[in-house]
Amino acid sequence: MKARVKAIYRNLKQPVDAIVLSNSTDPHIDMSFFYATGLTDGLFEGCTAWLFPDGRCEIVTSALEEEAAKKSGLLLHIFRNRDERLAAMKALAKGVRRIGFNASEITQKAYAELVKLAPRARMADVSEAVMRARLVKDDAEIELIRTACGIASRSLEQTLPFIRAGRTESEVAAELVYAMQKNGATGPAFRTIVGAGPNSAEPHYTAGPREIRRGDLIVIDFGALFKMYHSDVTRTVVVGPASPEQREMYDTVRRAQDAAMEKFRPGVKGKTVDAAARRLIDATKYKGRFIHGLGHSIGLATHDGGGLNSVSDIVLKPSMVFTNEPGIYVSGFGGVRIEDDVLVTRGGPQVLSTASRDLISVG
Ligand SMILES: [Mn+2]
Repeated sequence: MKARVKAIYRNLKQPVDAIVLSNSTDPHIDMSFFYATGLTDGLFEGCTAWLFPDGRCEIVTSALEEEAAKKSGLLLHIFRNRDERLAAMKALAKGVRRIGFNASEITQKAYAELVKLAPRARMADVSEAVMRARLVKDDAEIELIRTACGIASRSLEQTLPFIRAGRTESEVAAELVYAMQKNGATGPAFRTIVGAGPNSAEPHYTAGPREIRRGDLIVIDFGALFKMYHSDVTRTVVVGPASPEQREMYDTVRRAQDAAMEKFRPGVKGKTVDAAARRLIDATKYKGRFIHGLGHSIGLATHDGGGLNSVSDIVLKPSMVFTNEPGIYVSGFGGVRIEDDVLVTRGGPQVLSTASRDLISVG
């Protein structure tokens, strides 16, 4: 994982002598800890990763996580209690004049503790460098995301026959999550969204007791977690034959997604990718109904750093992975969203999520 540590250092604006990635109690876990150490399981509450400019990484780990930590092959400092943890950290901080920390993830409590351990060191927020490094995936990360995408795509296809009038949104969500885990997922990447009928017009609805009815549009937004890497896919299906209005909404979103897809190339700015889809939708009667950004980076988190939206200055680079997820939402009627996970390559966009993008009629 030397290359990942060096990638963080390469992205720094001002030099530091050490970077500390600090976990508190779940859910206050910095996924950058897993990026830097290469570990893909364990929880590592209260543990820290210490990164040095030569690419070295050492882990201060609880005895509880020792077996998991060994898989990293990195130097371990094992603690059994708070005093041993602080002593190990103090030893690592010795002689370090400038300490980098990830302000996006460290808790105020852990930060205060760190300052106390090294009272003479200057503290520097390196969150920007950590984020920039994580945006560009290495081959191992791409393979894990590809697997997570494959599991999600296959699981949706297996779940489609289950979806019909009379089932509840919750039942569909449960069936999909069950399929993902049976297909090898570590778990769901996030709370599964199954929004039927008017609920489909609410982008971040989850899933509830509503019974699916004939004529409903159903937005299904879901993802598989595979060894800590996320996929994030959305498909919209219709129960029974689609009405002309539903078909028009769907085709508009699909054309918007295609227009954006063309822009997933190295050197293009995030806002340019977003604009391609937005311009298309805003030129139709659905103007103003695309009410969120086009997409976001995925990786160790579902929202892994940079967003693709109307103000995004991110410049796309090879080996970045983003979602491409335009949508149209009409209150009281329903919504359509189509979301795929896209790997940026020199040769153009590579779509990692393989489920069919056609409007599927179920039930
Ligand atoms: Mn998404």
